[in-house]
Amino acid sequence: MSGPPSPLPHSPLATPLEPVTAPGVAAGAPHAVALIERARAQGNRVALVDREGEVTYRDLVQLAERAAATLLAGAADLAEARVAFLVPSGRHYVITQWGIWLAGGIAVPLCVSHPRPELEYTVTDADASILVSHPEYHGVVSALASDLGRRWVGTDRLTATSPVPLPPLAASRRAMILYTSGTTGKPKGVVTTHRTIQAQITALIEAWGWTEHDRILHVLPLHHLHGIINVLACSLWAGATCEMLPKFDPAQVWTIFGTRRLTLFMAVPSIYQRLVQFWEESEPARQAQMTASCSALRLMVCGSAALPVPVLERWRTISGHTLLERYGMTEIGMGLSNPLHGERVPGAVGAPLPGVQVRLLDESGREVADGEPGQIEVRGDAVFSEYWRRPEETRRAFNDGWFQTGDIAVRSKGIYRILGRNSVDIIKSGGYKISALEIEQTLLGHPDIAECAVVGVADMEWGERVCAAIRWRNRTEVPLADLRAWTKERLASYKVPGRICTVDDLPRNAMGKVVKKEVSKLFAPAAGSPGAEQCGSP
Ligand code: MCA
Ligand code: AMP
Repeated sequence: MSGPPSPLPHSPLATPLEPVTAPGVAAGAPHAVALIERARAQGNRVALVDREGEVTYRDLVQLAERAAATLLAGAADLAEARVAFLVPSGRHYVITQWGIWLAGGIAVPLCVSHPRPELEYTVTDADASILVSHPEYHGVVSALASDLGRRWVGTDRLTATSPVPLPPLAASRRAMILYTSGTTGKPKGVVTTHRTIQAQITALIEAWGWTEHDRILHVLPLHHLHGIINVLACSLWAGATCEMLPKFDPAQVWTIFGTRRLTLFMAVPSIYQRLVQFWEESEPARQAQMTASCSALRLMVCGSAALPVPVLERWRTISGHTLLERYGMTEIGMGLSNPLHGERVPGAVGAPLPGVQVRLLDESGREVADGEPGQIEVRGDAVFSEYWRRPEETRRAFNDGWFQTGDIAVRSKGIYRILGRNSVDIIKSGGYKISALEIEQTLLGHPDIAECAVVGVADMEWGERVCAAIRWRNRTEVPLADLRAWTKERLASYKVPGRICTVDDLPRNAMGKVVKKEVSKLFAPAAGSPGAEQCGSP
């Protein structure tokens, strides 16, 4: 177990900052980044706590203005230029994100654990003209920028001090592109405007009762909506304090629960599962301390994947909290939520959030009656505007103005339960949405793989686990560890198959199409069967 967190120095800044925006032009002028305008009004309240210490709202805004001035480099407006940034969780992430917004650009967060091919895909697909990196990632990002001919700026250089006017921004301006996996292979860019982001934030502020007295611990990745909006942006909107950890670590989280006055915690089911496991492996005296430390929190939220009822129940026993489960998606923000006050139904995701309209449609396009399954469709200001430069996919995603989520649910007395998805090619593992097709396409690039089929198999720790059935070329079987190492050079580690199964032929239907349900059965725990013997597990 790690020791107690190091003490927090108060002001991280050697000298007080002076505004860099030209007087009367932009600082405090009305523009669309309401989040930053609200932060401006918070003055010396502590906005963030990270590895370097505390940062006030006042300093955060001024540092973001400096970043904006640097990114503008003499231009009047970035005019929706895409700025991709690889910055770990902490102040530099927020300074960069806000700097991009203040300069009029579109923020494209990159994932700190992605290998170069994934980073390159995102930068190229978004057509980012500027790349920003934290010094920890200067090597990979400067090489990428040089190879692709893009401008590269380090976060350590986002410090321009000469006064510049910042552009006026309309709420309809594009603000962010988040990459999400779909049924069509490579991830697509989900575009949101400043107005969309504001709607996503305010729905949660109202539903979950955020105030400036809140203090939240942030352990999630910052290239996905859960960490970006639900935790970070909501905290900063409310004038609360967000303590940011660069990576989830159960020992550290339990220590922080015991030593800081947190009021909120939000995570994916796999994280709660890990916290349960850590508690269960601790000595009884330590368990009692850990349990007591949860009593200061007012709310614990879970989402991004189905929360298994046994995990909810175990967490209730350990922490005294009934997790508030909610349902969301990169394209819609949060859609459904159990209540802050009132009964939280295990296995259900509650009712529509403020400003969100939800309906369930059957396959013939008719709204279903209570108790009948239907696809969730969502409408409202929090819904994204488009898939970046994919007009046809955007058109297909909407049904008369309603976004078709692909998730199947039933409703009873206004409460929704998620039943599953309408595509077997979407896998949810560790809270990450993963495309089976993308992994298949990558694996087919391996010289020894003739054919493969990737499926998500139910798993207590990860929700689903990525598994691959493989027909080897010339029967040249590659050990699982070697295949994982090869795949990790090309894909994020959470997309790398955890189990593989050698097949002579993939199961196919009469039309010759691979039957994924049959592929999943290859990974069913059937002790003693020769099929199970062939399947490797790490
Ligand atoms: C990592 N590993 C995995 C997975 N992830 N194995 C199987 N399945 C996985 N999903 C393996 C790695 O390959 C590695 O193996 C080992 O576990 C440790 O990897 P590491 O990356 O260090 O894992 P971790 O840090 O322990 O990550 C676990 C985690 C993480 C903290 C649960 O997955 C996480 O932060 N998940 C949150 C994702 C999230 O924010 N989703 C929100 C999307 P080896 O040792 O062999 O190398 S937004 C969304 O869904 C909507 C909007 C919504 O509703 O919120
Ligand atoms: P993402 O594309 O990463 O935003 O993932 C969104 C998907 O996560 C949704 O379409 C659902 O399939 C899934 N999801 C999110 N929250 C829940 C939940 N509480 N229960 C079940 N599935 C969920």
